[in-house]
Amino acid sequence: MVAVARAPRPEPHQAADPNFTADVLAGLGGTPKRIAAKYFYDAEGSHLFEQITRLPEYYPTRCEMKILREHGKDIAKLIPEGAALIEFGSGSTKKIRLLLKSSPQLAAYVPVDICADYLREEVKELKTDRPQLPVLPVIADICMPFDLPETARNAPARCGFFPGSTIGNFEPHEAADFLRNAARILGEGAILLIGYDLIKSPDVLNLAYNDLQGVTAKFNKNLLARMNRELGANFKLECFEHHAFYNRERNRIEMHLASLKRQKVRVAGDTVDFRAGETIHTENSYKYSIESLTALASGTGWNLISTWTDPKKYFAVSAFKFGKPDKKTARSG
Ligand code: AVI
Repeated sequence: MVAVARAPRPEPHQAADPNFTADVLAGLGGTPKRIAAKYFYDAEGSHLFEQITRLPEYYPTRCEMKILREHGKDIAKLIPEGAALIEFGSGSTKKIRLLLKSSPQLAAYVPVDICADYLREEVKELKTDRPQLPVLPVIADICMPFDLPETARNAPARCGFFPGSTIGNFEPHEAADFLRNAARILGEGAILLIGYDLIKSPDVLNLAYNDLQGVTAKFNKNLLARMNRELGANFKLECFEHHAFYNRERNRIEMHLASLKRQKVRVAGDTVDFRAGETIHTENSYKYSIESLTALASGTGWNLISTWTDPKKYFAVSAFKFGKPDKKTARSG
């Protein structure tokens, strides 16, 4: 056994994920500057996102919950007896609970997430809800191949669940890669339920990402605070501004952090120069029509079965089947 002397940590900041350091330095060294949206979600960022989902301007979570509440029985009819339900990137348990409530035929639930802490909490909560249902968490990156637990592999059918418009945070080519990966994991004949944000009036979209209480601005700026905490950076949060706007050509909300002046910032031992007005591009949130998502999915072998929307048609949940299209034509409701 090798004895390791524990030296006092010299840095005043928390230990950083090595990928975070490398990705931040590469992203801030490029033109335009960018940082991947996945880095929003440290403990503070996840907490702020929870607050966003309750804001009056941020309709997606409420609309999706309404769809799952009102059409849960119809959605559940597509899930075969004895199927395993695989949730990609499980976050809060609110949505899955609605689906589990209307699907007593499920034989197992497999939440997949890169964050072990989330999964632990989720398992605890669901155990009290459905004590008989096997909950089989998998710690994995949902964009990479991973193995399902044996019970799910051997189940007579598999159904994927990808809620929350997370698909909108992928570039379209990444969304296609995700769909191909999900097909490999779930297999021929599987069902996939996707929740996604629909194209709508730019006013509604712009407001949803520019809330009056400034929670989305705080969520965006938490990325700077996270770099200060974990990379020993010295970003002055008041010297950056939250910018979010709808890009009509690309059907996406873009979020940026704009430098309010010319400044130099230390990040992980490097110096990063900002021009006045220069931005860090922190997120894209793509909006789809039912047709454009159907086209994207069918290009990867997933064929539309049915779609449900809220009354205002702000949000949609579509069910797809992998493999040869059914004779019956797809319905929309
Ligand atoms: C998680 N994701 C679907 C959210 C969205 O709407 O793109 C993240 C978010 N960004 C700002 N507000 C919410």
